[in-house]
Amino acid sequence: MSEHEGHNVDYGAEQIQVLEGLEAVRKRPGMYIGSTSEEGLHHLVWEIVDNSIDEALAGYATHIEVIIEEDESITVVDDGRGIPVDTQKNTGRPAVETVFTTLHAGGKFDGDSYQVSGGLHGVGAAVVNALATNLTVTVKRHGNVYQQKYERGQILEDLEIIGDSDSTGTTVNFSPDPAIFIDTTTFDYSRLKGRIRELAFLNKGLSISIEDRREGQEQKDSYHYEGGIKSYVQYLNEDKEVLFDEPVYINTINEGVQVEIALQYTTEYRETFLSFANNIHTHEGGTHESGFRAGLTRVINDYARNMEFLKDNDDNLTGDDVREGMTAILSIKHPEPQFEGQTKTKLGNSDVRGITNRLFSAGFEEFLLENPQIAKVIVDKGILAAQARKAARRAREMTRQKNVLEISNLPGKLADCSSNDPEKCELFIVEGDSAGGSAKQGRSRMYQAILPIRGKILNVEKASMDRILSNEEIRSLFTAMGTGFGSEFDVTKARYHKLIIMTDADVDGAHIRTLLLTLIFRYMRPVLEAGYVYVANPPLYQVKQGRREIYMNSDEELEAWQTENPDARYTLQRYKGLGEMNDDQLWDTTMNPQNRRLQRVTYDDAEEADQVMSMLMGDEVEPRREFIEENATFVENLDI
Ligand code: 0RA
Repeated sequence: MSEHEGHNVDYGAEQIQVLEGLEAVRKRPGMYIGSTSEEGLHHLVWEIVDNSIDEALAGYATHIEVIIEEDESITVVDDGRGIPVDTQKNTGRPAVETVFTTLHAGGKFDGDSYQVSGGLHGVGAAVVNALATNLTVTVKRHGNVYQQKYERGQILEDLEIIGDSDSTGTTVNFSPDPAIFIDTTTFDYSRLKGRIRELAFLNKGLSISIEDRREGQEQKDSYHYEGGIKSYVQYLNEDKEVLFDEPVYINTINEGVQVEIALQYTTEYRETFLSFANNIHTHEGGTHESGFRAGLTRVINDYARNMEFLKDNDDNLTGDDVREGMTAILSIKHPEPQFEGQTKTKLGNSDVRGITNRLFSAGFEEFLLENPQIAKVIVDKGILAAQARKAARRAREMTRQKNVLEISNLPGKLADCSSNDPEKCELFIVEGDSAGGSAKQGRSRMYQAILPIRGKILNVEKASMDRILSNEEIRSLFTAMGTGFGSEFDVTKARYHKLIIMTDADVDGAHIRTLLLTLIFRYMRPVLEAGYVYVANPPLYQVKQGRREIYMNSDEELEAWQTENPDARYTLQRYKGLGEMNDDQLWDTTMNPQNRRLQRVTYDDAEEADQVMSMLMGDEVEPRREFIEENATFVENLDI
């Protein structure tokens, strides 16, 4: 558009563009927020919160509040500078209006009027606005309180001054549009809370809170960590036995990239490692992770050689050795992060590998030299791990010779299906021999295979690799799946594309399910990431009305039915376990693809199970049981 055209013309054309932009968002919301499921709904909150976080990172906002209002709308409040309200040369409109009504607002602000901070490069605010029935932005700035309201992204009135104030900040309130979020517009407090706590860990010094104002659910949690990710490591290690008190903490900047690392060792065998780039959890790793790993391995080996913990003839410690028992958080902040990979959670910037390696190595080397006692503990742990690794390799070689994990060696307990088409085949892992028997009788032989698992499977938390491999139940699971184990693991060899955990709806069932999910999370992760893992949902009650049988999966369902049928005459059976159902009932209620209710296990569900498992490894049994009972649902609803 020409610079010389009059403002009115300009404005008209701008407005048309705006409307077209918002229409595009409403037509294809998934393109902008990933999905319109519960996940997409919560994404709206993060789009708004991210902008306030950017204002905190810029050094201005110190407090952020997220509120679920009584009417299910969301309010995000920050005490930053307030979004600029001045009229922009190129649009003739207040900057804040453009932020909320124009896609790619970033590009519009390249002029000298103001420089865009991180969050506003994105299209976040306008996208949320387009997908909200109502949105109100309130800005405190220049002694005034400014406000503008929108409906489905469209401006209701010009920005107006509604009062005065001697502070600054931005408040955004919005209601998600039920016409877009068809599944649900109900926000999940604990889901928001988890990420908000994480944001507090990742942005040290920031005060951030989440509050529920819905009737009967009123609650509030506030977070503030002076220690940042160092506090995060301490939190993750809360129920573990640590090898030294204070986590190592390194925080430096180079070439505009901030690198922050906290790490601590525990008596465990496995590594707990989370990495972030610009507050985004980089599930798939990337250059920051590989720089850190390379640095860790090299610095520990150099130190061990120099101090003669490793002699001339000794092999170097491997990366796995030096990470055994380590809990570490790596968080980098980059001015232009590049996210790659299937889920866009892999950091791609190639400069970051060297920067992270150098900054971490320098800091960590200094730490080891200054803390020789801790350094020795870390090196000893690595040497022990190397010894265990060598023993495990011997055990693995033995198992390979005997071909125990080959398909030709299918476990005797497995009742396999007759089809060879993995996409159609399902493997039910069933708790107990009696339920296993009913499942074998009731199943569809063509596509459903049954693997009964007896008692508690080995708890992978405490067990090292060689013990895991020698466990009968675990071996039969890997053998049946056909994927191999460890470095030979290959998800494309999976013989079933549904791995269905079918346990009793009681405490022990929940425990076995948690154990299985932990095992899968740690040793079969690609199967999880492929979306192959499910939990069966056996009924809790049978209501018998004459010859009619109705099954209910929860107390809530039963209560709802009883309320709807106050005069019904019926008999009620509460199933204590799968074993109490005969094969027909098990098929009808839990296995038949036509009416069963499977729940797909997500990566986050399994990760949570894994963390719960770590937490539950304390010594007392009773609180552990109670916890499992209360938190036995690590699954998102998905009817299949
Ligand atoms: C750019 C410039 C200025 C403020 C902001 C962005 C800003 C954006 C958001 C989004 C949510 N909360 C926010 N707070 C501030 C101000 C520039 C100046 O005052 O000179």
